Amino acid sequence: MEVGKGISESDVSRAIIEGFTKDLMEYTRTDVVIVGSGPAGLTAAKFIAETGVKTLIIERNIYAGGGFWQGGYLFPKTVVEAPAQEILLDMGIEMEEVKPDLYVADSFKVVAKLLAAVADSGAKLLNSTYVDDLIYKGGRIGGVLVNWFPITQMPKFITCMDPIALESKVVIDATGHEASMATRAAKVLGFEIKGHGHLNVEEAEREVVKNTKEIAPGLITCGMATASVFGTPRMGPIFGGMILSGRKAAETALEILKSKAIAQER
Ligand code: 48H
Repeated sequence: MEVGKGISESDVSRAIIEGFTKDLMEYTRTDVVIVGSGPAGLTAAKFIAETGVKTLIIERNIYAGGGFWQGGYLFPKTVVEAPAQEILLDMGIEMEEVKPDLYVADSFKVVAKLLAAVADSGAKLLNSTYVDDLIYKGGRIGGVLVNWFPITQMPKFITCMDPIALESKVVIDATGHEASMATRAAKVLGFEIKGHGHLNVEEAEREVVKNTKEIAPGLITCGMATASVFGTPRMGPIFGGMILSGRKAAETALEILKSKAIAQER
């Protein structure tokens, strides 16, 4: 077989354009949108999508993984504490125990296997896409407004590049330190975003999981965004809290969807 024989340039273009447009059309309305593909957002996506719930992850970067590609000081080692290692072990990620209940692994292996698990779960990733704002109607968050990320890098005087809207029943803010979805909601709904505090691993990890919840109707925060919203300490380069927070956000989203479905049946 002669490689490339009979394939025209426009065949390649059509495959890309048709494939992407079909996907985008399908996800104009979805069950859950997760903004941000760091450890918290990816973990949430896996646990939601594997139950069959339609899940879209939106990431402004070309690549997924957020801050999970490196540990501290750009050293690519991922540290997690118990019981988060159990979630990673279930995805086939082997970790070395450095002391009781503290584990380390190569970051690229952790991210590669987490991404594979997310892909297998059926979640969809829309990358190079910036979430600009939230839909708010009927007293609930009802989706997001998106634009190509490069548009956001253009001179500010170009204001005519309107975003498009994607509807969803639940939005999860997994945007890390910025907590940008919660910040938008806070402005409109009139609550306060405190900004995270100084470093304290034990307190930070405990609080980030505890405070992962629905902060406005239809909006959940997880991961570092939660610490920013509630003003709890930062944890530095340890990721157990991010993973456990992602799983709790998934459980919370599934509960909301269940209660919405019950309410609609009535
Ligand atoms: C589309 C967006 C937008 C937007 C942001 O920073 P992340 O890795 O977030 P978490 O919470 O999963 O993990 C935090 C962790 O990486 C970390 O920084 C820790 C533990 N720090 C501790 C400390 O003490 O500092 O990922 C967030 C992702 C990124 O990929 C962003 O590009 C993306 O969200 N993002 N995507 N639209 N508006 N805002």
